[in-house]
Amino acid sequence: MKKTFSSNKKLIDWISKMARMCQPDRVVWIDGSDEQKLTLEKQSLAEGEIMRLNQEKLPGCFLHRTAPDDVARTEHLTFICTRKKPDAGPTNNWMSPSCAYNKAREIFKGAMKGRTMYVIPFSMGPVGSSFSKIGIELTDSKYVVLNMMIMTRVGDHVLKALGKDGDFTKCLHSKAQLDIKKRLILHFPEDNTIWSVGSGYGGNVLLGKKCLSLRVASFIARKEQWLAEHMLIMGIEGPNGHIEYIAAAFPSACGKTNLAMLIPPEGLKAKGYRIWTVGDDIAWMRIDTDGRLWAINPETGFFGVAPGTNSKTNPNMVETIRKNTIYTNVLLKPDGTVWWEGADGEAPLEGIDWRGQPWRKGIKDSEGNPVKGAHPNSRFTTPITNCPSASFRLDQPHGVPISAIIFGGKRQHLAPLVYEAFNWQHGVFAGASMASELTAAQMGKLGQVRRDPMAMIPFCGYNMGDYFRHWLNMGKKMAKPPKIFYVNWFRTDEDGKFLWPGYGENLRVLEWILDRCNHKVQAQKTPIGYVPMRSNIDMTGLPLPEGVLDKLLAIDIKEWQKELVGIKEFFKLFKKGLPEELWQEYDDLLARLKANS
Ligand code: TSX
Ligand code: MN
Repeated sequence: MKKTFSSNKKLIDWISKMARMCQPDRVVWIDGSDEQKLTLEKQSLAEGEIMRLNQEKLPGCFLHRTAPDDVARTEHLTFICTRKKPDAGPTNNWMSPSCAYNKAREIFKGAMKGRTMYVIPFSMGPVGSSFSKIGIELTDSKYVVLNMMIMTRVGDHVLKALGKDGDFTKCLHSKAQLDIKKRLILHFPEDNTIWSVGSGYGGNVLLGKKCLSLRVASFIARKEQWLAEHMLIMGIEGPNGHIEYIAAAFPSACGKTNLAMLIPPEGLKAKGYRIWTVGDDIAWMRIDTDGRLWAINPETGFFGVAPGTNSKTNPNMVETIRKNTIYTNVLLKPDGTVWWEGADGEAPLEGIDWRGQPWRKGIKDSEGNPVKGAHPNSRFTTPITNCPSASFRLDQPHGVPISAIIFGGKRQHLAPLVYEAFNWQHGVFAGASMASELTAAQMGKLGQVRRDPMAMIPFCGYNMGDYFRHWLNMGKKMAKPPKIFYVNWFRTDEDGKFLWPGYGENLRVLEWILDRCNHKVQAQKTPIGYVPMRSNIDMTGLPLPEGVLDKLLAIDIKEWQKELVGIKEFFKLFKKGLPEELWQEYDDLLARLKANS
């Protein structure tokens, strides 16, 4: 393979130092060319790291299997390594930088013997944009290289943009022995450094994604006065042909990816509505001179959960993953295509499961439980440009202007279908007190409520008390801040049945949200915020039974009073570190609820 040179001395010195520690047989620079990608694919195929899928039905697609004990992010092995412990805050695992470097160094030492170290220059965000950040990932995994080439902008043009003294995030990864006892995901935000060792699972090893774009970027964003958030970005083209953009944060298993590329229901499509997907996971947002918040998606691909993806839940994604996609831990069918629980059509009669074992429809394990063909956290890595609803502004260096920020969670009873915060500070309170109920598919107790402020609990690279303060400050700096809303697609009736049909129908709620942003409709003031007047949600083509919309929008004062107990308990974790403004919002809500009880 051809050599690439950089004149960046910091880069060259760092690579030499890391190579001396990891002792790879050779170092190969990733130039981003199709030619090099083909070579890597060929080598990975020969080594059995990936398998080629049916090229007629799934052109350019591959299958990869991870080790059975390496199938998800490992939060208990993930650390924020700041010099001072309080800087990591009460919601992060902390390790001192010296202890972390020492521990990891022992695992990295000689870990790449007999292997190649790849140097991946990548840009999160359009190359050269003032929003963007450059990272260099060193890895001994070809799977990582191939995935990074889908998820980020990779190659020589990034090195060129880095120049001779540009700064970059130093990302080091080695599979090492793939030993869970020697697995560490370490973030050194003060050194702009990430070390990940002992894993081959996407969220742990595609260091541009959660590690850089959320944990390290959130730390940098506070210093540089912008926001790095766990949010989708979507454009909503309305009847007048104008496109307005929203950013939305949800905890896992709330359908964030589905929302990012929803298909308008007939009633709204007829009015001219159309969705443009900018991103499904991460938003980097800056205040522009117009006083508005502008957002980019720093990624170029989706790393989506496969199970449950089908042409009812997400037709655009089904179309997206038909080509140039890497599948991880799904079931392999005899015809060389793939399947997962909740895929289109019938379950296949047989196949090879995610562990690489023969699988037959209906088989049970020794305890009588059905054996899954695909791992529940099986994934696809696929380019955004495959997506039929992909925005034409993906490469815009300035991003898109954000009209509304949406928070949400899965709540069977408490939260109404939608409410609008009274103002920015109240909206930050709504985001900070976000929570979701665990469902059967997740570990933990059914119906248990888990706090996940701004969906950032696993991803904030510093003390979340400081993070909330940063959010409050950002609001003060904007002449035209986005309005903040809270949605809940998951309210149920007395029998536990969902009251709202969800999916494409959610656009009816988004339409109301934009109408509020544009001062087109009045709303009803309640103790928790503004809720829609029934007549302002366009229900054309969606005949809900009498009274259902009322149930969806009702506020149960007693439930909210109970909720405040949980919020208080959570806020107390931060001790003196929680901004006084959030306690003020807490007290104000308490008083409004009391006045209405
Ligand atoms: O993604 C979901 N969204 C957002 C879509 C744009 N899901 C799946 C959640 C797990 C990833 C949803 N599930 C949504 C939703 O809005 N709503 C629900 C709950 C629901 C499930 C099934 C039905 C209705 C609601 N079925 C029928 O009404 C027939
Ligand atoms: Mn995510």
